[in-house]
Amino acid sequence: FSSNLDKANTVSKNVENPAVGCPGTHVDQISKDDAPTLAFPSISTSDFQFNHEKAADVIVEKVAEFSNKLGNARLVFVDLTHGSKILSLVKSKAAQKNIDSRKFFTHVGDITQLYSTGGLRCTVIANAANWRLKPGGGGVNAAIFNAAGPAMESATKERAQSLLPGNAVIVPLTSSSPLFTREGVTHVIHVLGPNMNPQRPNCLNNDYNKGCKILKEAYTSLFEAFASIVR
Ligand code: AR6
Repeated sequence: FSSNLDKANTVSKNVENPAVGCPGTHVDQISKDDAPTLAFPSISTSDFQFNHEKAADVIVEKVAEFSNKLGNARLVFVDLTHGSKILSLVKSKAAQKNIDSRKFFTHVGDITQLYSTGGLRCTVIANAANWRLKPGGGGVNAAIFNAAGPAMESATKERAQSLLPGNAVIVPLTSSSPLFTREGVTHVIHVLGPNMNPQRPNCLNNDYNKGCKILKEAYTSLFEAFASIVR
């Protein structure tokens, strides 16, 4: 894995002042809990109104496809509440498929506070973005842009002005972002999923042939982007 990630793992070991890192901490002392980890929310199933059952099938299919291609890296599916329907669906479908729980698991919590509040180290987090890659708009997008601060907004603009449905863009964070210093997050991957909400751009009007295809492309783009960071 890249020295960046090793550094981030080292960095996140120091809770008091994670940006400084721990002198004397070596890669071979890092436990399995420090494996590169991608935390991702359910793309398109809230504001974009995508069917939960169909989305859960896509998520588990794509996790099964990628979890063995990522070495010791881990994938974590996150939602805010224990009552989350999509979280329960994904959990039970992953168990049915016998997906290795060391490589994939679910977690309840705010994706912007996984380490500080949940004690879960995630080096990379995914965002369910809008096509203009703009802050705000509610949901996980607003939470991530707020938590990451202006540095992520300008780093995002440097890399892309917009996204097509099914695509992803990687944005590296630096110590100017609280997500990096507080949570140990080195990269945010913005993903644009398919939209079934008539109030939002590019509505697919319940065309689930197109919708499922685009949602699969979105998770493929996300997991390939994570793989490229981990490599
Ligand atoms: N931490 C973890 N999960 C969250 C958080 C959080 N802080 N906030 C929401 N979720 P959504 P979409 C979960 O609506 O359907 C935005 O306004 C939430 O419970 O954020 O892809 C963008 O600007 C749900 O399971 O994304 C786009 O315009 C999941 O995140 C549009 O909404 C995704 O919900 C994208 O809509």
